[in-house]
Amino acid sequence: MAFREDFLWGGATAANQCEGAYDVDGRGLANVDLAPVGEDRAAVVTGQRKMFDFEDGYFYPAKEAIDMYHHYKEDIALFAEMGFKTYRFSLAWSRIFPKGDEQEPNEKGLEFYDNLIDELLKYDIEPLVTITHFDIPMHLVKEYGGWRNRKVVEFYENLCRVIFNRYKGKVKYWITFNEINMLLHAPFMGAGICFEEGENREQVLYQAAHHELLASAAATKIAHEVDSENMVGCMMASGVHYPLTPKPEDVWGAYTSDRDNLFFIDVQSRGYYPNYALKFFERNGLDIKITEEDKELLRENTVDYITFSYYNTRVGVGDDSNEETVESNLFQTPDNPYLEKTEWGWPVDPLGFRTTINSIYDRYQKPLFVVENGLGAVDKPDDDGYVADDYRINYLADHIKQMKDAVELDGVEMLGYTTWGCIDLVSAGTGEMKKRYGFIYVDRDNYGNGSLERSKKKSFDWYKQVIASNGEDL
Ligand code: P53
Repeated sequence: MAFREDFLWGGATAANQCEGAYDVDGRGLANVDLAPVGEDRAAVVTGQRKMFDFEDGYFYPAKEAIDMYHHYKEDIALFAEMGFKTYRFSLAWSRIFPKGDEQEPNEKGLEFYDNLIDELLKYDIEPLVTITHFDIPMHLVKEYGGWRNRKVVEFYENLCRVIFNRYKGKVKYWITFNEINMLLHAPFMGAGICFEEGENREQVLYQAAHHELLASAAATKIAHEVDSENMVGCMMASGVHYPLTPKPEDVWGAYTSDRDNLFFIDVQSRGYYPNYALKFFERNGLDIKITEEDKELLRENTVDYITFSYYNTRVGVGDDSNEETVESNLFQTPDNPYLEKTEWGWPVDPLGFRTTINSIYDRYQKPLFVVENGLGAVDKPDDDGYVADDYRINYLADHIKQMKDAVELDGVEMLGYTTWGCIDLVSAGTGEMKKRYGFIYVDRDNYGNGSLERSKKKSFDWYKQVIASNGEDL
């Protein structure tokens, strides 16, 4: 058998994309609540367009999302029916600390997660908890400037202390920051950052990156102090860069583009800033404040395992290239003509998954956990409301086969695999509902119409069989 017996099969979601109930039980406003569906979303999440309050004329999908806040029992029962061994979800920071800088947490917010976790444990589903998935309380954005401010590290530590103690013995697997490298591409979503006129963006971004890296190390330290059983992981939006051509400049371009992503994991996994990053700071006149104590904290608190999302590979080019780029999930990259594209223009590259898995394992030699993979597609229910999503089954089967090769033929140590959006939810990139990833269909459209009723797609039974056979029966 390729996969270990205790391989953690499951699905993944994020609070702001599924919970809804944005103002219920004392929850505070968060950055992600303010990302509307439609053409201005990109400007908001990248921090170009300041949207610090709800504005007329926009629809904000996170407000109600798929209302998992009130449907979690029903949804978890369906996950259990598929045989999930794990469920990855994130905590909404502003449920627990509505403003972010309080001394005491909001008991009502915590109760929701108490119940959710107990419901999972009832079915022997291992919780896999992302501490922050693109969210930060708006109060911390408005008053402190988000992660650009070092004080936010302390607030994050408070959050960690509360949850590690509260869920001791119940939650073992933690992820500190979802897709930490997205901070460079979508700073408002990744770090609550909006730019001021004329400021040096790289200076702001890398200082914020340092703060998140510090917070991640601090979280790892606290987690291990509270319970030595805790496993703390980092998380990267992955996908290796292929050189556009064998031209050495393109090969170098691809190599350095990979480093933009790996930089974060290098620090979290090895415990120090790689020389190429320090040289980059120096060459660009960036003055990143990193103290001796910071270095020690980073060095002594590296992660236990490495998680990542994989949707596609990317293409890298030399600086001299005039190649046109296409927008592929917030990464600007030239087109790869060898790959088919999804309805949203994302390349589909199963073999690239094996390459990516191996490149990460070769570099770090720590257990890996694939925590996102999947196909965003338009689903058309038939007259009976049934979705025959063979395209999704094919996509997932092709990717799981490659992951299997990585384990069986290459010997990669793999802890588990969670598909993205195991139940349809709001898209992070576009804010749409119609970009669906789930095994479970949710009746809701881009503008909030629909009954919110849940139903099983064809892929539901397929994934159940994949799990039951431990990945043998694809
Ligand atoms: P969507 C792109 C943009 C934003 C987040 O993406 C992304 C990506 C892909 O790299 O990363 C993850 O919903 C993210 C999830 C997100 C998922 O990709 O734009 O962790 O929150 O939903 C899929 O189709």
